[in-house]
Amino acid sequence: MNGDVLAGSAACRPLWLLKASGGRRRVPSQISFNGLMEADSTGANMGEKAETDVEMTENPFEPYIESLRQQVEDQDPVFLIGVIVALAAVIITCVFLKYFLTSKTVRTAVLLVGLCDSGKTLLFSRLLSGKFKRTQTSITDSSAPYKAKNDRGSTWTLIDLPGHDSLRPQYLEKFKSAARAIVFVVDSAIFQKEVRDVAEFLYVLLTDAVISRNAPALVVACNKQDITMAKSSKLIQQQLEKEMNTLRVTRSAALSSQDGSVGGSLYLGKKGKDFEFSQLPMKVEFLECSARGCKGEDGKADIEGLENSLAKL
Ligand SMILES: Nc1nc2c(ncn2[C@@H]2O[C@H](COP(=O)(O)OP(=O)(O)OP(=O)(O)O)[C@@H](O)[C@H]2O)c(=O)[nH]1
Ligand SMILES: [Mg+2]
Repeated sequence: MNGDVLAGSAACRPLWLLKASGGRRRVPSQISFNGLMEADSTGANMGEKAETDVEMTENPFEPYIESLRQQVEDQDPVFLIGVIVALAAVIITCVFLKYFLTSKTVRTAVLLVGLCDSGKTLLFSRLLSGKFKRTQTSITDSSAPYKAKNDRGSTWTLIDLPGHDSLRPQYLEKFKSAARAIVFVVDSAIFQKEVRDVAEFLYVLLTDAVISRNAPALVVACNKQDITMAKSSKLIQQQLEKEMNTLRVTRSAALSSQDGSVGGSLYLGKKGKDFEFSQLPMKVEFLECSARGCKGEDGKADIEGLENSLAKL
């Protein structure tokens, strides 16, 4: 009889209460609660403590969580996979849009940088008009549209920056975020004397947060190859790698002695390995050129290698 009553009460319970057996307790009582109150129909053993069911849901949200779980379980798994794939597609599209809107599709500047007298302004003139020009130390920037020698007819903005120590930082700051490529001009004839200064400038350039993030192509133009004493691009690359390896150690040590940590400035190349240009995030190319040309002022410049590089940007 008692068993009938219990069976009957279970039959009329809501589904979620039957499922939520974790919330069920057996307590001594003559009545049971399961949302509806049920009298003990036996009427016997009044003095005895009969064990009956008391359904208690301790968490008030449990019914809702349970019904949500039920709904998810009832769904077709193909439908759920479809929803996940659609969400992933939306996220990936947003990431790609952000990347392409801020990437080099909007960066069209080709910067000519380097120490004083390395030949930037003469290269600027040769690239734009092919003509030789007598130059003076630049005190401001010059820019002009440059049509690359490729089938796409790409047009970049060629910008000649002053090389003087006191002017360099401000002009670099002004144009660095627009750089699609950086042509770093080196005077190969007096490179041995300037190696430390060249490496320091290159180090500052490459550890710059904006340049490192945008990773514009780096072309190291080893200029003045018409002079007999000029060093080859291979030797210049090797010596710069050696010098920058040393600089990396001294700069890191200087930073850590200032504030106790090596933070702030970016670490150049791979930790635990000797510095090589191939470790940088951007494409790096070393090439030889002569803005003057071996036939002097009346002849043509020897800049085909540089023109080819600019055509590939
Ligand atoms: N022999 C030789 N001389 C060159 C070459 N390129 C430039 N020069 C000379 O080097 C000197 C300096 O050239 P610029 O083009 O003015 O140098 P720059 O890098 O613009 O110098 P700043 O404006 O001071 O930063 C000039 O007398 C040029 O004629 C080259 O390929 N060979
Ligand atoms: Mg100049």
